[in-house]
Amino acid sequence: MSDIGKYHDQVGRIEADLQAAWKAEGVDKTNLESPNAQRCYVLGMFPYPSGNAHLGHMLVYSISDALARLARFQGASVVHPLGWDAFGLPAENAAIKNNIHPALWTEQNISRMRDEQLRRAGFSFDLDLELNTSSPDYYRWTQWLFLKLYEHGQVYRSKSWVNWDPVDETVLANEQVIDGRGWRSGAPIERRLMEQWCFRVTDFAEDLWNGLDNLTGWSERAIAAQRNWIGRSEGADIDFALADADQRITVFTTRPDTLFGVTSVTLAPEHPLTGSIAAKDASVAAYVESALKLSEVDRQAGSGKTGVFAGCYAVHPITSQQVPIYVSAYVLGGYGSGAIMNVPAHDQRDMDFARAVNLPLRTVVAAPGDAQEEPSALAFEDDGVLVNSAEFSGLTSKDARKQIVEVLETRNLGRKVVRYRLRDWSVSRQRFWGAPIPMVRDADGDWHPVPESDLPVTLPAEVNFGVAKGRSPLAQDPAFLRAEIAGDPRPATRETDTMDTFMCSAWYAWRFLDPKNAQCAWRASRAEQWMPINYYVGGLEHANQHLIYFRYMAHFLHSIGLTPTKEPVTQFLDNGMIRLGGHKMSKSRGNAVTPDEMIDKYGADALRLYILSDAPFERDRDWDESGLEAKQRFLSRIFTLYQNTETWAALQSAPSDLEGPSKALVDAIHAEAANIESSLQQRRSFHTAVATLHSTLNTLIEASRTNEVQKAAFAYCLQTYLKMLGLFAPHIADFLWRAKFGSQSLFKERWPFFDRSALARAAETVHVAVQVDGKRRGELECSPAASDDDLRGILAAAEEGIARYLADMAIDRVIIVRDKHGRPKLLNVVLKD
Ligand code: ANZ
Repeated sequence: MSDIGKYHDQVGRIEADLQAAWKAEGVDKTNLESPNAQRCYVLGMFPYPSGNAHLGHMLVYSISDALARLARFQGASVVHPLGWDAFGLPAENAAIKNNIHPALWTEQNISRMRDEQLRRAGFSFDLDLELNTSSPDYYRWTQWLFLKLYEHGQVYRSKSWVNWDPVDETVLANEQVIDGRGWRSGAPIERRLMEQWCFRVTDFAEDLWNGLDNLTGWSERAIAAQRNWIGRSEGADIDFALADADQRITVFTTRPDTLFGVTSVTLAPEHPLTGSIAAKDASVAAYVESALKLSEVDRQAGSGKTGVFAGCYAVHPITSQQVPIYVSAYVLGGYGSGAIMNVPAHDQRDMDFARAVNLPLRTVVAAPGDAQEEPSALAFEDDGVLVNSAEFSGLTSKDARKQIVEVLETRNLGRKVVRYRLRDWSVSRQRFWGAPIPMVRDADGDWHPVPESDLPVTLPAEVNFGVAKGRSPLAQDPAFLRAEIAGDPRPATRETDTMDTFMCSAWYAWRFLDPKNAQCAWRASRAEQWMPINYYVGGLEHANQHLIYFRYMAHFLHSIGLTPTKEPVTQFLDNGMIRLGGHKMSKSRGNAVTPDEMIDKYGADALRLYILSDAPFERDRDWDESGLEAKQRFLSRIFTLYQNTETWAALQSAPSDLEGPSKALVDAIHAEAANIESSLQQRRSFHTAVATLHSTLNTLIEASRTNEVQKAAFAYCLQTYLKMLGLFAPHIADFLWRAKFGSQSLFKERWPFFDRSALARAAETVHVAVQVDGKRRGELECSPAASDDDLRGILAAAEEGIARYLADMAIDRVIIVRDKHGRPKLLNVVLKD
């Protein structure tokens, strides 16, 4: 490998050789036992084994790899694993189409993605930790976790309205319905009444909400997406009695101050009372039937603001007036109490509805100072001052909310509540390729958990997909169905639904810490030592699904003592998308650029540098192949520079007692190394780190030309530069290291040591040359932000040196020259003749 020729001709061979060397030398191996205090868990979201790695994967792992390599250089114990999110529908659909078992299809795809794609990119994954969620070694513990959740009251069976994806023929959780469509199929979602297993995510709603306050390592947009999904609302539950029955309707409102403006009470089609009314009233029954077919999005859109009169009345809790009861699609069964009080003058949705069904408007809040009490064309939704509200008139909305709820509380007709939009997680899927739910039903129809010692409940090796649609093929497999319950001689049947695959990824981070353990899911000591994850990298498109489930699982595991902190992720790096001509790349659109193709053409190092350069990683950006060419040219400049330098022993630190250009170069390289550190670890600014590599190369080339730097100092700077480069372009960096400096891999070395406080001080002062009438007479120190006046002041106060040239002289003017960053560089004092 010492034969350095032209970079282009060799890059393919260099990269393959290095990958083989790293594998043989075990360079990327992790020691999970007893990590040191700086331990660092770096995780890129694991891929679905579709068979094709894409540029998004390259971006995610280029980020995670740079962080992992930097932490290793700094001496941290690092875990940086790769696994496969291997259950799910594409495998099942491909299996049906090609008549191959999904396990086999998955296995083939994993081999291709691991060996032909990701390995060629040179990411420092420890593949000994590799896991595959569809293997019984893994899903046995997914089932174990289900049982833990069950044991702790987190699992229940519920017959409820669910989201039905008519194309994928399965139930979806709320998180998996995006704008009314299935997250995978894109099909408009239907509603069905079905029995499902659910997890009580809502038990943790408050915790998940409050936890966000502490996630300072998450981007604002990631936090906002979580807040939006959890959806905390403060308000009140208010009871309206039925006029002709001893029953109450409870409504949830965030605006109890508008209580005097209520002109109807409206029930969701799913509300239990709606059911009993519909049983007696055909027009209500017909309305409910049609409403339930609509998706939630359609129900809340304009078309949902229809309704029917339920034929009965409710009693206003303060005025005792009767208000009509309606049923409308836009009231959702799954939110609040499934019933609302309509205030058409102050809620636009209610106004649209009131207009549609001809209900009156009643203004009860007016803008302060505005006496208008007549309803206008648009609802006045702001807070204001109460009008038409009996003894509460004249109060501000804020005071009225408090006082009205207090009055209702004394009469036991209302109470303050906090509601969350977050729903429980329905986890049953009517599909084959998932972890079987470990429950069995006895002859009476009662459910029992499978004993832990009987796990795993395995998927059969033979599967017949040609069965009734909308049911898992497991339901047609007598051998799978047959079960026994200890102490019950009667035949029992197994649950045939499988778990939502998001369950597999909700706990994979813990399994990576103990992936081969056959005795338990993970040892508590491992979680204690390694959780929470330091850096988690992945797309924000998972914000409302995976990240909610992942955080829920961490909060749950923490509550039963299996993980040290409630929050699983300290820093979340949410990357943007790589597009082509403004469009998402996709195979079906025929506009996908594949990583293998790019690696063939330019090498993995150039690809990885390019993918991180030019723009912040969190931004969506367009693919431009010419940028890759530029990176390849950059790498060949590095190649040439090193080709022309001497070999040197690996230096642990900079030579001491340097001065002049040698000191300046060493100081500069330290400053740039510090810059890269803070770009990655504090500022999350990978593109500026890549820019630093470019500018530092120029500095080094310049120094090699002037030839004023001591040899050892220059060798030290070249070595340090390879460490910086190695974070992003590990092949060429290690190749040059081995060829010129080291007997072992670059990645066994340490990050340069430098005095950070000296660097910080240096960054706080600049040296400004002072000329008097064009002749250099000395130097001043000042802050880089010094103003012109500051500089004149410092000049006037200068003692000795410069002062000597200015004593008794009349100054005509001072010319101040600044560099392109605005930092003062030169003061030229022009004296009067
Ligand atoms: C009366 C009212 C008057 C309301 C007013 C708003 C303004 P957030 O903030 O999203 O929590 N609401 C309650 N439950 C509902 C359901 N199941 N389906 C549809 N809408 C529902 O929204 C709370 C508000 O949304 C509640 O406050 C209620 O309308 C409506 F001037 O009550 B409000």
